[in-house]
Order: sequence, then structure tokens, then C-alpha cells
Amino acid sequence: MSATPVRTPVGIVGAGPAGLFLAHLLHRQGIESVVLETRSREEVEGTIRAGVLEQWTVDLMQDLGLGDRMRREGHFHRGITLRFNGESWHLDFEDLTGGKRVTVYPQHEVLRDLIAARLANGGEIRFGVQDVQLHGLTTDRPRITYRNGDGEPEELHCDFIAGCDGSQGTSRQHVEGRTEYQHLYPFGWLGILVEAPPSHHELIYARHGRGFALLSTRSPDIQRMYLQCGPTDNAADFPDDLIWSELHRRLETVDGWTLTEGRIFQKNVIGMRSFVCDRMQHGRLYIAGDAAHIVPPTGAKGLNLAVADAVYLARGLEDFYGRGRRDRLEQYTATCLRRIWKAERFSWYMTTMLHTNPAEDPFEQRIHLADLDYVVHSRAAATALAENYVGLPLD
Ligand code: RFL
Ligand code: PHB
Repeated sequence: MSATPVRTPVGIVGAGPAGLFLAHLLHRQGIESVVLETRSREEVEGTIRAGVLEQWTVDLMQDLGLGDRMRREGHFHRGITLRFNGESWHLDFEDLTGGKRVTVYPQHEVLRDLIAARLANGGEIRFGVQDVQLHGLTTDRPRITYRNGDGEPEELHCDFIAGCDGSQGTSRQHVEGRTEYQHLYPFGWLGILVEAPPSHHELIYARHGRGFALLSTRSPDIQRMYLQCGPTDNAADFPDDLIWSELHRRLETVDGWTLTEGRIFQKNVIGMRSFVCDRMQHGRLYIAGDAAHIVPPTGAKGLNLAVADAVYLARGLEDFYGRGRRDRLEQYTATCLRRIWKAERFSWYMTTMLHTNPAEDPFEQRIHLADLDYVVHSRAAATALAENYVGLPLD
């Protein structure tokens, strides 16, 4: 027998960036919610992921009063470096975009801040739940059933349900009439975490005949680096000395610059795909973030795109509760998709331009080199890259 159902205006499935930002945005407008999360708080806060935050995401965190630690501990980058053909080029985003920068503040730190602040302002996040099931989505009283952390059945009665359960979640399966678009890439990334000081003050993206490499950072003591590898390669098959020799070859293409080595304490392989679900709502269910779309990591868009969906959904719900208007909710999918397809395009463009694709012929390889050459020599092309990287304005 299930305990007495709890009522909440908005039931949010998933405590990732989409779900937690949504909970904060709604709370700011006086709309309460309950977040259900299958993982424990420790797991959510301990999953180390990148955090290249677009300027407006940073501004939003500040507006929500969530920016204090990010301001102190985040790293502000005014641009990126592109390396190819043995040359290195700096793109100065601040100059190209009229003052916008990117902030490197890892995703798990963002989540830690959002969780702490939400619990402090009276919000409910139920961690460690199981068997989450959605019911009555085309009625005015949708419900979520689940088992709490002790395995007991519980029920949440809502006005709306937000499916923010990521790429492996099930909420997307409830969206009837959807079409799914997918593009697979014939390569992946071998990522490593290294105990070392930074080798450079900004990110370096390198295209090399032997494959792509990226130099990134997590903190002053921990660095993140990636090497292009096969899509199904196993991280354990890459000994440390092979990783370092490949990173040196692909990144040290410029005289006088050297990569600082350190102890590698984590290796993993990340697959690369682009995915879009072209309907993001069904009845009273709205899906947001990775539940609806995936981008390859080359454009650093995943987290920011999830937050943008949360902003659009919060606006729709604010109009519904504040003014009794449904038009923004009805337009939710269309509004999100305009931004999503542009982020998909940019992520695909960065990925194809910077990787060596074994399936491409020499003509196509030279086209990508011409693209890079164009970007670093034309202010117009550099500006287009910069304005996408720092984040297009929200509609
Ligand atoms: P998330 O972050 O996956 O959060 C979804 C949450 O839902 C929970 N969940 C459920 N909860 C309740 N009931 C269920 N039935 C549930 N099923 C799942 C999950 O436990 C999880 O906590 O999705 P969200 O909020 O849409 O946010 C999306 C971003 O997290 C994602 O786009 C980025 O992390 C993508 N991403 C990267 N983005 C970047 O911008 N730069 C990167 O370098 C970068 N690297 C990455 C990444 C994603 C990765 N994975 C594993 C998907 C590297 C990796 C490995
Ligand atoms: C990362 O730091 O993990 C990172 C940075 C930029 C990207 C992708 C990943 O484009």
C-alpha cells in the first residue's frame, strides 16, 4: 500500500542541471516542486564532469543568488586556442563578442551549489528513489509513483511533470508522435584526469594528422585532457606512456610550448553522438536537457543547453500560474528546438572540423583544414565561432 500521496505543482524527475535549475527558477516565482532522483546525493555530487559555462548561464546563476563560490573558484577564460598544421592561434572571445567570456567551473560544483541552496530554501529533493513511473499525462492530474530510499511505495500528485532524467532516462518514451534524429561519429574521446599544474591558462583544441587532442582543466591541481580514439576503445588498453606520447605529439606542435605531465588517476572513453527528439511535450509532461537532445562534447554545449530548456519551461509555467496563459507552454517545443538545432549545428561543426575522420577522403580532410584556416584569418568567421561558443542569446 502506498503512503498518502503528496501534492506538488511540479514533479521534476532528475536532479541534473535541467531539473535543479528548473526547481530554482520556479521557486523564485513562488512555484513549488519536488525533485526525484535515482542516485544518492553523494553520487550526483561526485560525478566529475566538465563545466564550460556560457556567459548567460553564469549571469543566471548570479541572478538566482547561486554564484558566490563560482565567482571565487571558477576560471574565467577570454578565449580558446586552436592548433593545426604546426601553428597556434588564439581566438579572443572577449574582443570578438563585445566582452563575453566563458567560465570554467565543473558541473559537479554547479550541482553541489544548486543542491545546497535548494535544500536551504526549503526545497525537496528525494535522492535514491527507484521504479519511477509516470501516469495520467493527458489528464489535469498527472501522477508519479516510485519507491523511496527504503523501498517503500510513494506517490506524487502534480499539475505538471518535468522529465529531466538525462539521456538514459525513460520520460522521453512517453512523448507520443516524436521523431528522433541521430548522427554517430566514427571516433570517441579517451579522457584522463591528471594531478598536475595547468600547462596553459586557457583551453587548447588541436587538429593533428594522428587525431584530435584537447587540453582542459578542472582546478589548479587537476587537469583534464582528451585524445581522439576509436568509438569502442577500452580505456584500460591505453598505457600511460602511450597517452603521454600521443598528447605530446598532438599538442606540442608549437616551438617553446610544453605539456606538463603528472599522475593519471582516471581514464575513460566517451562516445560521440548527436541526437534530437523533435517533440518535447506530451499532455502535462515536458522533457528537458539530455532527455531530449545530446551533443558531442567538442562545443561544450550540453550543460548550457539543458539549462536553456529549464529557462523556457519555467517561463511557460510562470505564465500558466501567474496569468492563466498557456501559449508559452504550447510553444515550449518550438522555442527550445530553435536553440537546440543551432547548438547541434555548432557542436557538429566543431567536431567535424577538429577530428581526423578515417572514413573521410583526402579532399574532405583538406576542406576542414581550410575551414580552420578561414576561422583564424577572418574576423567574421572567428566572430561566428566565438558567439556560438560563449552562447547565443536566449530568445
Ligand atoms: P543529467 O545531468 O544526465 O541528469 C539527469 C539526472 O536524472 C537522473 N535520472 C533519474 N531520476 C529519477 N528517475 C529516473 N527514472 C531517472 N533516470 C535518470 C540521473 O541520475 C541524473 O542525475 O541530465 P541534464 O540535467 O539534462 O543535464 C545534461 C548535462 O548533464 C549534460 O549535457 C552534460 O553533462 C554533457 N556532458 C558534457 N557537457 C558539457 O557541456 N561539457 C562536457 O565536457 C561534457 N562532458 C557530458 C560530458 C556528459 C557525459 N555523460 C555521461 C552523459 C561527459 C560525459 C561522460
Ligand atoms: C572538459 O573540460 O572536459 C571539456 C572542455 C571543453 C570541451 C569538452 C570538454 O569542449
